[in-house]
Amino acid sequence: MRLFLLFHLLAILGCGTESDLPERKWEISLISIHNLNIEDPSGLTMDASGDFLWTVSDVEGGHIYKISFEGFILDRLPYLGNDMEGITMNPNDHTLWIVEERLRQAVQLDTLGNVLQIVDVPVEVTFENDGLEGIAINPQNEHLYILNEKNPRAFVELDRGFEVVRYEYLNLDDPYYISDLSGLFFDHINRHFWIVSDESAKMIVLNMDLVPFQYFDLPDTKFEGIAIDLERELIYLVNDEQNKLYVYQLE
Ligand SMILES: [Ca+2]
Ligand SMILES: [Ca+2]
Ligand SMILES: [Ca+2]
Repeated sequence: MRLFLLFHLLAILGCGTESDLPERKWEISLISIHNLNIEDPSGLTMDASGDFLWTVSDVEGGHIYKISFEGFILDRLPYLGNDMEGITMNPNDHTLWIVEERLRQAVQLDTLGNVLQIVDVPVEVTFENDGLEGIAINPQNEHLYILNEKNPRAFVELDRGFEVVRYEYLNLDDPYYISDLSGLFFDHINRHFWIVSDESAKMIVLNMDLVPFQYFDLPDTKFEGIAIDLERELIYLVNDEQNKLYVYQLE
């Protein structure tokens, strides 16, 4: 009987809370953590095949790495980065796009590491190290989405001709507030953006209009790259400080 009453009470309280707080669409659970033999991994993307991941090291002279889902290095491209902080793959032509934080450039490469083109990204510059941190591509229109870390926290959308078609500040209110932007994934099926924040140890999900609707607390700061396997509902994150790959199940 007491249990029954408690149940009722919880149900009533539950209802009250639900109307106050935004509905949570998913939960995440940590399933594994893998060591990466890579210094300061700072961006992450799924290969178009769905069979492995790509990451970048942000150190000067750092490389682009092809890694397995367990964090083993499968290949290393010869390209020498300046301060690479984000990576994505265009599934239409299987080319890679990385962002160079300090140079404020997006660089397109083939999977052998040859540079195909360099695009200057016109963001406001306050401090050199508060630059480009995330990149993703929309396979439907091939627009590039780019994040500027902070000062300002900006979301930039470039069309196929690399013209800026959207430039928005991401100054969000609680519970979605994040003090910096450090990694970006675009879910082209559900049309959601996933942003990871190093400093706030948080992950947020936004719709196409950049309206946030869910957040997740992460166990540490320094998560700087995110990739999601939409079919298997797995979230992969790289941590720049720990040099580790985290795998979460999305439920
Ligand atoms: Ca970094
Ligand atoms: Ca990053
Ligand atoms: Ca930075």
